[in-house]
Amino acid sequence: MSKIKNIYAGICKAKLNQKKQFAILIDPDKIDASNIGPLLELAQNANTDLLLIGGSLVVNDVLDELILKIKSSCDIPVVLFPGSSRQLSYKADALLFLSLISGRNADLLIGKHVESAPFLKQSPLEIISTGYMLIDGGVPTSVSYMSNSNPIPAGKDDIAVCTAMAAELLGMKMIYMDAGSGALNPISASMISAVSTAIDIPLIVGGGIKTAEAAHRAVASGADIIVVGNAIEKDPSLIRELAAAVHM
Ligand code: 1GP
Repeated sequence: MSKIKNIYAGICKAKLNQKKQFAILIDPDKIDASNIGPLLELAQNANTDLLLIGGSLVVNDVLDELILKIKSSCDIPVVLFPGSSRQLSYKADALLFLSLISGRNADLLIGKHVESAPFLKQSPLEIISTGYMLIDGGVPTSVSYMSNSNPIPAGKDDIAVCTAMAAELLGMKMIYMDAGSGALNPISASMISAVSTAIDIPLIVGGGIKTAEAAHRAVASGADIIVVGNAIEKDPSLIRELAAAVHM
């Protein structure tokens, strides 16, 4: 099956041109697919660059339906951000093939990848190898509990830097630094700056970003893509100012 591989190329091109990107995280458990129209309209009008789909649990079997609805309503690329190997849909454009490099849970470093590789290899999805780093955001998050792994302590910029560098040297295509959904504190400017300076691959930052100021601080510190989920679930009208803060 022929694959159209252009999501990662688009991300790299934006990085090269110093164009920051704004991504909205949609948790299929928290959104009603039949009611997603207004949110997508806001997202499209704000020039949202990517829609990430995923969550730590995802107990509802609505992934295909949700993505088809999104695809029929807007042309923003849809990227799977799976909390488990069950969160797979061929209707998406791409998948972040996440290895939890901040933890030492072998299953999430490589085990699940071995199990899912034959399916992914045959799938039409663009697979983007991503080093996923969980950073302590001040509260225990679902991802930290579900992954049975410790996040990197918030003040340990050096550990974050070495972890990201190792992932880049291993050939991973992107780094996702995440304080976890609903984090009390977003990732510090100093950690974002230290990691972005140490690597050449695109850096995604998310977790606990609730304001335009916080989004802007993260891009000004070196993040290439900002992901916001929780704050938009609570108030979709924030999309416009968050996107503007990232794009300015
Ligand atoms: C979580 O980075 C994402 O994986 C987004 O976090 O829901 O806190 O915005 P929030």
